[in-house]
Formats: sequence, C-alpha cells, structure tokens
Amino acid sequence: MTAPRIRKAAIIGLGLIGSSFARALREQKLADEITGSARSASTRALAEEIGVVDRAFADPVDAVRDADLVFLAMPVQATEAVLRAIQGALRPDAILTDGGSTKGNVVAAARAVFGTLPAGFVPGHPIAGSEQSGVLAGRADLFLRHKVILTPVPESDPAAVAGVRALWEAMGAEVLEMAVERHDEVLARTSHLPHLLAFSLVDTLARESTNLDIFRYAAGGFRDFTRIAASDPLMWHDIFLGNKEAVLAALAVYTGELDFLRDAIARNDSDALLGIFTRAKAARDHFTHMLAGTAYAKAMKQKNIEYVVQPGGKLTGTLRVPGDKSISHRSIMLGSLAEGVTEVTGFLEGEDALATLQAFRDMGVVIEGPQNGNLKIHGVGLNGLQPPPGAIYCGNSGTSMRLLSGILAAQAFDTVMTGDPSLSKRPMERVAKPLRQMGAEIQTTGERGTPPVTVKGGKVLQGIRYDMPMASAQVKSSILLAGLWARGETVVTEPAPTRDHTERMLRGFGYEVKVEGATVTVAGGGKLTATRIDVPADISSAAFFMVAASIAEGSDITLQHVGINPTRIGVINILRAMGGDLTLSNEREVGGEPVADIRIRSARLKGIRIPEDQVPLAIDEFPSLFIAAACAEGETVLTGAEELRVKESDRIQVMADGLLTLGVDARPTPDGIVIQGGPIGSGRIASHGDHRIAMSFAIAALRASGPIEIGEAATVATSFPDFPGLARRAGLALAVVEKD
Ligand code: SPQ
Repeated sequence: MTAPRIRKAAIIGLGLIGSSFARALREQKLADEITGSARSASTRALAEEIGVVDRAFADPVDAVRDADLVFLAMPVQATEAVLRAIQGALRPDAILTDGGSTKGNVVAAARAVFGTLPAGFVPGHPIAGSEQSGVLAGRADLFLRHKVILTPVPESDPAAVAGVRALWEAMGAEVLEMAVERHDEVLARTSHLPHLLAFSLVDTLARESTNLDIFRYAAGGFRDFTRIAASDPLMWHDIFLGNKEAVLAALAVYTGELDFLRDAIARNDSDALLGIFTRAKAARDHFTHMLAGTAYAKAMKQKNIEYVVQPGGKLTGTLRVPGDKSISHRSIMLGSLAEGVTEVTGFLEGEDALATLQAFRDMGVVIEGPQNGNLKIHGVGLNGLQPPPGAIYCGNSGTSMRLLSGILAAQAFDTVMTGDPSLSKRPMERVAKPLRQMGAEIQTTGERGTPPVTVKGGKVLQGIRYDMPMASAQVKSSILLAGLWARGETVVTEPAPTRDHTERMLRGFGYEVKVEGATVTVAGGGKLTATRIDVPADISSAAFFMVAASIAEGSDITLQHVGINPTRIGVINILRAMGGDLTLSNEREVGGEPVADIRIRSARLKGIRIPEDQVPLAIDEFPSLFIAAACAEGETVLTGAEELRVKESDRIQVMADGLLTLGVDARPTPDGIVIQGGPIGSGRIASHGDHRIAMSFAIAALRASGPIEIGEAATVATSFPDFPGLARRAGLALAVVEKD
C-alpha cells in the first residue's frame, strides 16, 4: 500500500522521536502541513525556526485541530492527560498513533479516556533512538532500516493499521505487528532490562568514594556496557513505571541468574562459568551476524547470494578444503555424550555442523569454540542432556535432524526439531519408523512424513534387528545412536556399504561396536569416554576440485589431508574409471580415519556406465560428477541412485535442468541420468538452494563458452563456508554477488 496522503499531521512532543517523525514526514513529502506541540517555549521556537514543524503550540488542542494524523511522542506517563485534553478536538476519522516504548499503559490510558477506543487508534513503537534527546537531536533517517512494532487493538480499523504501516514503511522502517502484552514482555527483556542495568551500574560506581579513579581507569568494557545510561532520565522513568509488571518479571529471572553466576564464581565452578559465557558468546555472535546480515544459521540463508563465474581457467597449487561435515557432526554428538572433555581440531565451521553444535548447547552442553576449527566439548555423559529451551533448529541439515532423532528418542524430555524450507521437504519417516519399533514415540508431519519432528521423552527403548530398506548412513547412525540407551542389542544390516564414521568414532570413544559384513551391532548401557578428534578435510568438498582439475586443461593441483575412508572414495574410483589422473600420497591414519594428499592433473575423460556398487560411496559427489560426465567424451549412465531425489533438492532433476540450460544433453531417469559429453554453453542456473548444485555449476564454467550465473548460492555456507575464496585461489574466476 502506498502511504496515505496526510493533509495535516500533528505531533505531540517534539523530542528525538517526535521531531524525527516530523522530519521524515517532511522529507518523504507525506504531509502537506505539520503542526507540533511542546511544553517548552524554546523547543517550540527552535522547531519552527529550523522548519521541523510549520507551527508549534503550547496547547496540544491547538495542534490537533483538523489534523488527519496525530502522533503522540511525549513521555508515555503523560498519555492519559494529553488524550483527555485533545479528546474533544480530535477529528472522528483521524488516525491516532504513538511512538511510546511501552504499550500496555498507553492502551490503558486511552481506554480510561475514550472507553471504546477510536477506530483510528493504532499504538506503535519505533525501535530506534539514541542517547541524545531534544528537538535538535532528531533526524529524518532515524527510522531507516529500523523496526517499528505496531500493536493494534481489537477496535483498530484495518485500514488505519495499513495506513500507519505504510507511513512507517515510507520512512524506510520495517514494520512488525504484535499483541500489546507480548510487546511489553519482549521489550522488558531486550531494552528495558539492559537500560536498568546500565543506569544502576553507573550510579553504583559513581556513588563510590573512589569514583574518580574508577572512571579514570574505566576502559572499553565500561564504555560499551554503559553507553545507554546517558539516555533521557524522564523518558526511562516513565518506561519503568509504565511497564512495571513485565520489567519486574524480567528482573526476577535476571537476578536469579546473577545469583547463580555469583555462586559459581564463589565455588570455582569452571563448567558453570564456561557454560554461561560460551552460550552467551554464541548467542551474541549470532546476533552480530544477524545484524550484519552476513552468516550463521538462519541469517545466512535469508541472504540472496549469486555466483557469477567467468569461463575458462585452470587449477594449480596446493590447498586444504575444510573439515569433513559428517565427522564434524558426529564429533559434537559423541563429544557431548561422553564423559570428560573432548578436543576437536579441523572442525567444519559450516552452518550444518554449527546447527548440531547449537542443538547441544541448547541442551546444556558446554562447548568452547569453534575457533579456527578447534573445539573443546565438556561432555555431560549419556544421561546428562537437559531439555532445550525451545524447538531445535536444524537449518538445512538432514544429518543433524536424522541423527538427533535417535539421540532424542532416548531422552527424558520432549523435543521438537524444525528446519529450513529445503529440510522441511525431506523424508523423516525413514528414521522415525525403526525408532518407533524400538519403543520411541516420534511424530513427523504431513502425508510425506517431513519435519517438524516431535519426539516424546521418557520412553524406554528396546534393541531391534533392522534390515535397512535403503543404503543410508543417516538411518544406520540414528538407530545405532538410539541403541546406546536401548535394552539389549541393536543390530542394523545395510543393503550396501555406507559411510561408517559413526561406528569408527564410537570405537574411538571406547564404545564396543561389532561389524560383521553388512551388519553392525551395539549393546546399550555402555559409556563414552572423551577423546581427541582430528577431522580430515572433507572428500565431498575436495570432489569439486578433483573434477575441476580433471576437466580444466593444464591443471595440476594437490589437495591435502583429505579423508579417504573406503566408504567415501566413490568419487576417486569413478573419476579414475573415466580416465582421471589422480594420485594419492602420504597415506596415514588420524583418529581412526584414513587420510591422504591427492594430486589431480587434467585428463581426457571418457563417459562410462557407473557401477551401482559405487553409488553409496559417492552419493554426495554426483552433482560434480555429472559435470565431469558433461565434459567427457561419449555417454555416461548412472543407475541405482534414486536416493539423489531426496537430498537438499532433487539432485537428478535439478542437475539435468541446469545441464540442459547449458546445452548439454542430459536425460533424467527414475533412478539416475544419462549424459552425453559435449560443449558447455553459458546461462543462468537455478541451484534450488542446494549447496552442491551451486558449487558444481561453478566449476562447470571452466569449460563453458560464456559466463555461468548461479542463483541461491548462500547455502554453500552449510558445507563449504569459504568455497568462493578457495576456488578463486585455485584458479576459478568466481564473483559473489549479493542481491537485496
Ligand atoms: O546432512 P544432509 O543435509 O543430508 O547432507 C548431505 C550432503 O550432501 O551434504 C545429503 F544431502 O549428506 C549426507 C549424505 O548424503 C550426509 C550423511 C551423513 O553424514 O551420515 C549421509 C548421507 O545421507 P544418507 O541419506 O545417504 O544417509
């Protein structure tokens, strides 16, 4: 909706908020005439002199006469008196709104005056301000990119609400709606409590006899924490009295936490202190990223990032791709459930693994880091997890949700797991079904059994024998993890070998795991003992550079410390079968996982029929292997890979669509694809927010005839946070474009 045309706007109170509102109205040409009212004669004179208002009056009645918009911007305690005064002069169809920081008392004051509230009454609160006050402090851009919360009452006319919303939006604000009570609770915690603490700390220190010294030596911490103690005292006096109930409730919670912190210091309780500080740091970092709109979980994916990759280039040099995603997830899970402190190096700081990390922090586990891939996990033992404060958000990560399902099924408390739009479409019954057979109570959503997943706590699990209908490491791991708490033995048989990181890592934590052919057995009732984990570089991330170096003529690249677990090396086997030139050196074992350096030189690839036994061993690498197939001579045929259709996207269809866009003959089949190698054109690819699709088409540009643009590439941060940087260093001409 476009903002309503205001003939006359009246602003009561010409301080920071009122005068900024007037300036913004003027700058955006939203009102023909602006009147104002202020108690102080000098404010009125200044407001007229600098043109904030056309006319300023001492009596608000004179200001509001004939106005079609009235904005209350005086201290909230004055609301009732002002409304009583202007009641008779208000036009019946006027929009009446305000900028008060508390809403319950503003609405109560209006009810006391009007009885039934006028239809034009739309309470609001711009979350913008400054420690400066007064008419001169106002700025036309004060509300730009700030939030404004509207709290319509039942009597508010929807047209008036829409009009107020449109006005704020025209001033550049982002408008939200909330119930009055909710607004006051939220603000009590996020704004009023911090102001109270800042006022109180500064006052406490100022009254101490040594205050001069204290202020002389006060450093950045004091300055940062207490900046808001310079805010307008009268305004804050009114806010605390106006929002008394919610402020007292927030203060009660906070003083309880402060007492706990004091006691933790008194009893030298390092775990308690680290727990509070690491959780707080993570939350604050998350908030910083949200504000900057740059990274971390939800925030990153909401950004619209595109890749534009120029054609040509070759790859040279030595590089190490980030840590293995599957192993990183499992290091958090088992480290949290172990007894003692587990140290992890090489941890992947990608959004998927960070979602798992956050889940365990939410369940009370103290995790220090991550810092440059280093973590210290203070394990709580198999029975030490605490109920999370709300739903566990798994972001884009199937591994988090499916493996957590097994762990949560055995806990004493209820949980709900949610995910982003991509994860919300993925099947979860594949883990829910066997977990139910073990005695778990677990619910998926909708006919297709997708997230959210609800897990009821307090169930006793029983070991089962389970023949998996599909080759899935996530299903296997979920059942095995539940088996740690189950009575008796849990026996899982897989139709084809899948990644065995869970089994290897359980052993690393001292838990007995029997593997006989395709069957894995664990018995419940054991314990995990903390250990050290060195996460190898992720072969799934390395795969993009393996394919890239193979297809780009003149390339010679070495990838260091890559995990070459036999259940993951399908990409090496398939590329070699296509004629790829890959050599492994420096083979060694770190923490139960084999690693090697891999040198890749460009080669003339040829199309092949991919052996089905390689499919589970290369399951995540097919998007990049399809690019290799497009660059190969002849036909490549993939079968037995229907699982690709239920990944972050339908990877068969989405890759086929992208290849066709680039002029490559790619024919999807129900369980695979047929690709004829040939020239690659240029074009715009929809990645459907699938990280591996985005990275695959980025490397396709090495052989393209023109630039390739790839949409929705922000999710690359889920598995490979610095892909663009590393790709550029290796030789790709990749630019990241941020869209609004
Ligand atoms: O975690 P998520 O979203 O399922 O990630 C993917 C990926 O491409 O990064 C799958 F889309 O990897 C899975 C993999 O495909 C990770 C994984 C694991 O760590 O156990 C196992 C595989 O999934 P599945 O369904 O075959 O068990």
